[in-house]
This record gives sequence, C-alpha cells and structure tokens, in this order.
Amino acid sequence: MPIGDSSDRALDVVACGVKARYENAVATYVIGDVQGCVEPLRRLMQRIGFDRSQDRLALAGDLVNRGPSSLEVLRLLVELDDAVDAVLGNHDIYALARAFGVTGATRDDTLGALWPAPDRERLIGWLVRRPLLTELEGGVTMVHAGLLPRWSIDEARAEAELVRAELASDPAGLLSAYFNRRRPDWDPGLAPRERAVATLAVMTRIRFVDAAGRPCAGSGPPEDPPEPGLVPWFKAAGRKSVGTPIAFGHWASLGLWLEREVMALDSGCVWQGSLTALRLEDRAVFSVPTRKDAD
Ligand SMILES: [Mn+2]
Repeated sequence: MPIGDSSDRALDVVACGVKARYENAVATYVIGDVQGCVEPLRRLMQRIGFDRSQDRLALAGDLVNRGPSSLEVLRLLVELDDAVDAVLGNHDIYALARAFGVTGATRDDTLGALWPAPDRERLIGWLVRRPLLTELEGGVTMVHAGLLPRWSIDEARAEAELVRAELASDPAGLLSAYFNRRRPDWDPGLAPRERAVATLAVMTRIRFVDAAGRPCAGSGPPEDPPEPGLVPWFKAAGRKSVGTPIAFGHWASLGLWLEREVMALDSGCVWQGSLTALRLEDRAVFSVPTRKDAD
C-alpha cells in the first residue's frame, strides 16, 4: 500500500547530511527519537553547527530509555534550557511513572542510572513539565506519535493542555490511572482524568487507525498493516488536522518520511539506524549514523 509516491517523499529534501551554515539568524532543528543515545545527539549537534545563542532544538519525544545514556541526555537538554523544545513520548511517560513510583521496572528498562543521580529531582522536574504537543516555527505542530483523526488542531491543543494541567497538579494520580487501569478510548464525554488518560495514549502511541479513525495496535511498516484496511493516522480519510504541518517520531519502521505537512522523524537511532534533524526554515535534512564508526 503506497502511502505517498517517491516524488512526494522527496518533496522538501534539499540536502542530506551536508554540513552547511544557514544564512538566516535563527534555525529550528526538529529531531526524532533520541532514546537515551547522547553520543549520536552530540554528534548531530556538531554536524549542524548548533549554536545555542540563536538556534533551537525541537525534540519529538522518547528522549530516554532503551539507549545507554538517558541520564546524560536529560542533563544536556536541561542545560540547554530555553534553546530546547521537547514533547513527551511513551518512554518519557514511562520514566515519569517510575520516578513517581506508580509502576515497576520492565525487563528492558535502561533507566537505572537516573534513580541514584544527585540531580534526579531537577531532571524529573524538567521532564514532567514538558507538554504533549507544541507549536514550532512556520506553524508546525510537534507531537510524539500523532493525533486522532477526529481532532482539529485546536481540539488537539486543548486536549494536550488538559494533560499538561493534570501532570502539573497530580502527576502520580494521572500516571497511576494511565498505567494501572484500563485505558478508555478517547471520547469528548469522558471525565477530565479519563480524557487525559485517553489523550496521553493517543498522542504518545498512535500509529495505525481503522476506517472509523480508531487507533489499532501495530508497529510494523505502514505498507504492511496488522489487519487489512488499517492506515497510518496521518492518512485517515477526513482527518481534521489536515492543513497544519505536523512533525512526529515514534514510528521507526516508517522511518524518515517527509511530505509538506507530514514530517516523520524517527530514523531508528536506538536500532542502529540514524539520528536525523530537519531544519524547518528551509527543510534541510541532517543525519548521523548511530554508530560512530559508520560516520
Ligand atoms: Mn515512542
């Protein structure tokens, strides 16, 4: 099932892996799932010539876990302060749930170095204040996984704000409901806590949807859906957020996928793929392989 022809895919790519300075003063680099891989992130920042006095990094979530250096990733981002925008991904939500003591460790959790760190409170305090959705240069909306097709951009923004408020006022309560109870399907009639749980699940996990626009399990490539008829959320018929460019990660088997309004940026850093930055001002693409010796 082709979800975009090759010309579509290549539409806005003007450079790949090219070390070049951008003429404008301010540049915004959107980066996909870092997943605790600080070394490729540092190498990518070097490749783009990142200048914290005028450039911005925008991270599409899953900052931590699976990779070897979640602690160092958080320290780097906190230190960069207002030069960084980041949204929460499913692994970040899981890290917060561990930090607030509402869930135990999973088998492949690599967050161990976070818990005894002397600056743990500062790092977790920073992470829990990140939003689920944010707006970047050029009217681009950034979210970790995607949006429910029935949401307009305004509705999505309001739902994300509800989650941000719940995370700020009662993080343990929200995270406990998220991890320890059945997650409801999103519905406008849900009570606020339940609606926040449902929104959290959609924005950090969605990939495929059915013909009615409901999220369905599956993490494989978009051309190979787990059931016939399922489509990527961004291809859903009648999707109400059409018209707003959306940058996201979360879908390594979709990989780097660039259309004018759909910017998928998880190029599989933690799976020995690459880490990619898209410069929003001119749509230039910069990429480093995960393995340093492949660079
Ligand atoms: Mn993810």
